[in-house]
Amino acid sequence: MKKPILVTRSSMPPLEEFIEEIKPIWESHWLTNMGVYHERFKEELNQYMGVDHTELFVNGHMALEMTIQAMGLTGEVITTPFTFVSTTHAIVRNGLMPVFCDIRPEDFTMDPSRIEALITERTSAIIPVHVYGNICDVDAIEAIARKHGLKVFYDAAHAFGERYDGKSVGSFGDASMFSFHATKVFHSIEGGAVCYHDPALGKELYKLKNFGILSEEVVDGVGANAKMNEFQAAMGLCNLRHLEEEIGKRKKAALRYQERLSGIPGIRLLTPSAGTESNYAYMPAVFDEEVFGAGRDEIYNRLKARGIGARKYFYPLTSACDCYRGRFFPEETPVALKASHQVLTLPLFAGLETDDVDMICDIVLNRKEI
Ligand code: T4K
Repeated sequence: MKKPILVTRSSMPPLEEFIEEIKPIWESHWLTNMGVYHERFKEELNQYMGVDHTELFVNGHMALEMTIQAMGLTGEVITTPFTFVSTTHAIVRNGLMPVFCDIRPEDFTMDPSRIEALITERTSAIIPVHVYGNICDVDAIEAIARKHGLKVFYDAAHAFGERYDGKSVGSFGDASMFSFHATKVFHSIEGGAVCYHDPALGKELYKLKNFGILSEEVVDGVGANAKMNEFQAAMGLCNLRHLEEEIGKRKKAALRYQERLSGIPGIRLLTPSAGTESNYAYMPAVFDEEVFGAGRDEIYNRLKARGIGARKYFYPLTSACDCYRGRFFPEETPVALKASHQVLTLPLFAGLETDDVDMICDIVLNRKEI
């Protein structure tokens, strides 16, 4: 059997390029605390994304937690249960109550038509997720937020590098969080960033990630430590140079999946919606057992038996996680609950060859010659 194929594989810049990039660190001995790489990375991200303000973090989760805190959110936050646990945990760890809104069946993002019914006098914000890089209905969500005086903070962990309706994904809402984890289309080993509009929010974010320290003698906030270090920033700078190439390779594999699997009764591939310049972050396939004859779990096991590590992103719903049992109720979001039982994210990364995609599709389709 060939070597296992996992759901993703971290992209690596050429080793020599990374070594060249980090050599000056040996001369400077400056490893962290907003060094030159940190500042350059921030500048280059602003330019790449076409935004004015970005703050960097040690990882995406801390960026989420600290932005929620910096925004001064209170009471209830409307969010989605169809996401990685980080989104819900960040709300709960801030002492807030997540109120789960159901998702749209077509792209699994928050369903704007269900938001208003969830708003109470305690609601302070909406935290939607551009899940799999599918951009939410930002116009509808932001119109509701404006009407009710709510903040909008997007969990854009999956959406780095995307544009929607010609606009940068970092420009929507009050702020957007990006994850630069090793498993993402673009990474800085671990890392995260928040794009925001209000400089006052930026000041709060900076204080929170750096103990509240503004200068040697001024500590103006009860902050923690969530700084990105210089090696992370150097990896980010290297990977940014290769991002377009990376996305191009992913697109090739994604289109091959579409050629092979779209039109098969009982299989639906979630493809980027119109108006989205996609980063091809994930390859979610939805299996309708009654029509296809095999359900998601059977396909997962079938692939696993052949060394293919597809993943059930996102099962269970965050509202169904053990730590939230008896506290949140997954049945309240039936579309999300059904999606969590039907979706399987198939392997997708830049090094995935057409032959690999074909082999995976043959196993999914149970072709006899495999
Ligand atoms: N919001 C959303 C919507 C998110 O999806 C995430 C993270 C966050 C917030 C929080 O952002 P971060 O704090 O993580 O920056 C992975 C990632 O760890 C996580 O970043 C990601 N979402 C989540 C969807 O997936 P696992 O537990 O599935 O990772 P793991 O270790 O099983 O890795 C998956 C595959 O990736 C492996 O089979 C092989 C490959 N891989 C993994 C690692 C760690 C590599 O090729 N290289 C590596 O270094 O969570």
